Amino acid sequence: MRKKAILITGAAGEIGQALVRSIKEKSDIPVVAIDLSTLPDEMRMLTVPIQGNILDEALLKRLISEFEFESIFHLAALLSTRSEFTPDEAHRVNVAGTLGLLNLAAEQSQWRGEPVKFIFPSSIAAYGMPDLETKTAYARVREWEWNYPRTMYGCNKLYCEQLGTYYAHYYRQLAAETPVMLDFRCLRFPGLISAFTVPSGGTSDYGPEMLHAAAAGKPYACFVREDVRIPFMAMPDAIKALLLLTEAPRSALKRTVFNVTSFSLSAAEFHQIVLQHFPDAQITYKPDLKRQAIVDSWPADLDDSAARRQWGWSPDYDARRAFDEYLVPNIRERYNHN
Ligand code: AKB
Repeated sequence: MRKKAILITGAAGEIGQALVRSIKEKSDIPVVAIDLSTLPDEMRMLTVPIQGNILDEALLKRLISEFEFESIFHLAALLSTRSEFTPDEAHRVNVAGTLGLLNLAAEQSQWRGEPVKFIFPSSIAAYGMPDLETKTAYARVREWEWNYPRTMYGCNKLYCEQLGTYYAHYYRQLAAETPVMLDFRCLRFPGLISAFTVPSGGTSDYGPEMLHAAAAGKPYACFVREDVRIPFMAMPDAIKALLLLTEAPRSALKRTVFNVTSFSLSAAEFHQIVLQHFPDAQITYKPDLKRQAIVDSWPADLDDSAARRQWGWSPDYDARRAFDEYLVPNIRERYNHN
C-alpha cells in the first residue's frame, strides 16, 4: 500500500526550506523532501528526507512504488547565472528533470483516478525585454507579453510552463481513452528575498546579497547599475502564493501560469532602504555588464491581476513591511548570533 504524501524537489533550497516549514505547520501529511544536498537537521526531522538526483530514474521509480503523491512542488532548478556557465547541465536539470516529474505525476494521476497537483515555480526570467526603452514603456507585463527569454534558465522555465500545460490538457490526446490529466499550476515569481538563506546562482541575487552583507557588516559591490529595476517578493509571500494557488478550486483557474509580485525597486531604492536600517553599510556599484544585461532584460514589474482575480492573491508585504517586519529583524538576529 503506497503512502499518501507531498513531494518537494529542491527541498534544501531557499523556497524549499520555507515551504516545508509552512506545510508542516498546517498538516500531518508526510512530506518527501528530495535534494542533491543533505537537508539541514531541522528539515530532516520534519520530512522523509531523500538525498538524490531528480534525473535518477531508479529514484523516480522508487518514489512511484512507495508513495501516492497528492501534490508535487517541483522546485529543483539551476538558476539564471549558474545556468549560463553550464547550459547543458541546466537544460538537463531544468527540462529533463521537469519532464521526469511530469511523467511521474501523469502516471500517478492515472492510478489514483484523480489529478496530482503539480506546482511549478517559474520566474521573471521567462520574459525578455528587448531594450531599456521598451522595459520603461511596458512596466507591468502580463503573462503572454514579451515571452522572449535571453537566458538558458528563462528558456527552460518558459518551455516547462508549456510542457506542464500540455500534460494538464492534451497529454495522450490521441489515446482511445482520455487519461486522467495532472493538474498543473505555475507561478512566475519576481526576485525572492529570504531573511534566513542567502541565494546562490541567480541574477536577482544583488538585492538579498546587499542586505545580508549590510547586516553581516561586510562591504558589498553591487553588480548592476543603480537604476536597474525589477520586482521583488519576501519569502513568506512566495510561500503564501504557492499554497494559495495549490488550494484554489480548479474551476476558478482560467490559466495555468500566473504572475505574482509584491514590490518593484531599483537597486538604488533597495540600497536606500538598506541604509535606513544599517547606516554603516558599505555598498558600492561595480556593474558586471553581462549579468546586468540579463537583469535589464527582465521586466520592471509584473501585472498580477489574473492571480488577484482568479484565486484571491495579494501580498502581505509591501517593501516597507517586508524590510521592517520580516527581513531586518530576522536578519539582525541571524548575524548577531553568528
Ligand atoms: C534568478 O535570479 O535566477 C532567480 C529568478 C529571478 O528566477 N532568482
